[in-house]
Amino acid sequence: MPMQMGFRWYGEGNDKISLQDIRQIPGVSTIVWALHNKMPGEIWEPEEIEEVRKQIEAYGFNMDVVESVNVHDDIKIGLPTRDRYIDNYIQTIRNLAPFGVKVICYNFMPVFDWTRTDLFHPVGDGSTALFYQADLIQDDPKAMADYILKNLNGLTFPGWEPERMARLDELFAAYKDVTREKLWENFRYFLERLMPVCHECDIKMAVHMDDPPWDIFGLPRLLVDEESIARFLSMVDDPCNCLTLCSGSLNANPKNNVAEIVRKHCDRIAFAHIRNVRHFPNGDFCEASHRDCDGDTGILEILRAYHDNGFEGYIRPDHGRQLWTETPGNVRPGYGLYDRAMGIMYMLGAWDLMDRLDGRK
Ligand code: CS2
Ligand code: MN
Repeated sequence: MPMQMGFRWYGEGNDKISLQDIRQIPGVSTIVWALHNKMPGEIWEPEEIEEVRKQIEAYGFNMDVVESVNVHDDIKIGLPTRDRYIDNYIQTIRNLAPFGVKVICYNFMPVFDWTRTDLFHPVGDGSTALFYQADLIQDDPKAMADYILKNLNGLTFPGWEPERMARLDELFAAYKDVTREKLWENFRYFLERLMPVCHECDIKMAVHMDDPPWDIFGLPRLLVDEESIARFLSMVDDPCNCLTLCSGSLNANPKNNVAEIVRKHCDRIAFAHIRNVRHFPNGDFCEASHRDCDGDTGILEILRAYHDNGFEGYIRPDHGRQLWTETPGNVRPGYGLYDRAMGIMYMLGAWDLMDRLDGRK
């Protein structure tokens, strides 16, 4: 099977970008979707999945990749209630399988998903992008959460559920004794319960990298570099235990050579996120267009590593900049239409040329 290009879509009534718009981007076969009204820990019911199937398939796409089925905090904390939430997760896997879902992207970050300090940072050409100012992320998680929620202007974002953000004190207290090693242990427990079901259902669990790849607000983060990725893969050494290798998340730390990681672990990468970032000497970073020379992530080398390894998984452009008419309030930061569409054309251009040079096409 050739590599399949995906596009993340937040669902009807929840995304200004329509499936009709997406259909006009060349080369997209897969809609990367989710039930965005679900809280972590809730079961996704077949009737709800069926609704989305009808929409996606009406435009000729497949729904092979879900991003994300979020993991309940009790599982990460390792509370006695975790088994109930793992049972629910397993039920969701079972409910997704008959719809042809092949990959579930998720993350195992305590409390927060990706973290940025400016969602509309001027890039200099009139466009804006997500920006991380290192010295602003110090000891006030509430201020950061307030800023992000305010700037989402009512748009939902997985991992940034207002209900959860309202309970930050409680959540931080619950994670107080969760050391890095304990978090690894809870992670293993979760995956070991899931693996037999994944085999039965032919579904791969593909963990997203931690973003940014370092501890924040005293919370440990696990998937941050090659070493931790290798630890993760051998901890549960199962072909259904896979990665969502997010180039931009990893390369927020300039020491991470993503192309090398791809070459090493390609057989366990079920889903590739391609995002470019530009680093600043003080540790700040800004997201950039997918064009290799616009950032420091090494997009072409990464694509070449996937191509050399005969990558047959799913790939999607990750965050793009906000362009043209995409202003606060009318676009989900990082998830506008235009820059991601251009990112796809850039990736497919490189890919088609590599195929041609290799005589594969
Ligand atoms: C995504 C992640 O927007 C992004 O950065 O790549 O938020 C991703 O969807 C989650 O971490 C997966 O659970
Ligand atoms: Mn990503």
